[in-house]
Amino acid sequence: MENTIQLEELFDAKLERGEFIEPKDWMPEKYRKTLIRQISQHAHSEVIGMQPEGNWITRAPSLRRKAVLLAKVQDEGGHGLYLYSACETLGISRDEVIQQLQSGKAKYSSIFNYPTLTWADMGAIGWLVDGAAIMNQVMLQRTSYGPYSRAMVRICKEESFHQRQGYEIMCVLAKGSPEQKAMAQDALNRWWWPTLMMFGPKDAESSNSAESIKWKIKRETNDELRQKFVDRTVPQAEHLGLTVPDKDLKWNAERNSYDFGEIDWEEFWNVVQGNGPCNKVRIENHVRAHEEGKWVREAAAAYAAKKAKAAQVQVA
Ligand code: BYC
Repeated sequence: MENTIQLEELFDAKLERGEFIEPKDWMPEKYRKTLIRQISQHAHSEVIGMQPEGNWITRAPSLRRKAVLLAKVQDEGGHGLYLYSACETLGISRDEVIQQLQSGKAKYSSIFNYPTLTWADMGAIGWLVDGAAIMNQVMLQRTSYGPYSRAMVRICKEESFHQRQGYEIMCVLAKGSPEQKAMAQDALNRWWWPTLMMFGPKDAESSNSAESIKWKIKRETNDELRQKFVDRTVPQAEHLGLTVPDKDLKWNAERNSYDFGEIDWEEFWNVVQGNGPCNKVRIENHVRAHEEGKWVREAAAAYAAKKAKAAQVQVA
């Protein structure tokens, strides 16, 4: 019988060789807890993220736009399901993670606590929010936990399409009438800073990063990913003829990167702690939808139980 030290050495050696940790492998308790925290937060973000965009399905400007938005919002629900399934492999039930979300114990991405005021916000979310999500998720495809990594591979393919559909909306608005261009600029003004906040606190203040990087759960730090996002996105804004709302934004030839202004960290923590413009309504909507879906869950469970019983009778 192996003791904990031997098991830990085997675990570390696996990480060192770049192999995946799988659900039945031994893992340190803190590794398991960190993954449950991050994967459930990620799943909640996908599902809560359906609300700001769902808000515009009935008001999309054309049938084509409506069909595309509807499909995108459904994709986000699907991403939530992959991620909840990955999370369950770590020994926590779906009910428990949902309970943690609804009670405020579990977080979800701060970005989804901002309102979607105009149609241009659908463009800005696809372009910026999905763009930031991809930046983070490309790295997560190589995360050390097998089920999380495999979920991310599927999700990234769809997120790339989401980002492009958002950018295409922005292109049409930016090249449209002066009113449409102003609407696109206004959306960029409102979504830019909250998008930069998606990457989390500065490295120096990120309580989980060092351990997550040691365990290869995260492969890059919050600041590294944020910088990559800025470097990739600023030229896209220029191509649109829009202005990034940051007076300190400047190309730094020495670093071969953009310097950019300071994030309002007080606003970030305020939103994370539940006091953003839409935190309350997002959770209220989730609680209501969950309650209304109770009969579906009960019917599915009853059907599964009936099938299992029939299979038992056949075996007997
Ligand atoms: N919002 O030590 P840190 C999408 C928390 S949705 C809220 O750096 P970590 C989409 C953090 O949890 C995709 N909380 O943490 C859907 C921690 O608190 P706890 C969203 C945040 O985990 C619909 C504390 O602050 N993507 O694509 O090392 C439509 C200290 O932070 C935030 C994901 O969820 C935040 N922004 O790194 C469109 C990616 N940032 O838990 C699009 C998965 C930090 O210790 N998650 N906190 O109490 C991650 O990659 C990491 O968890 C983070 C944070 C980079 C977010």
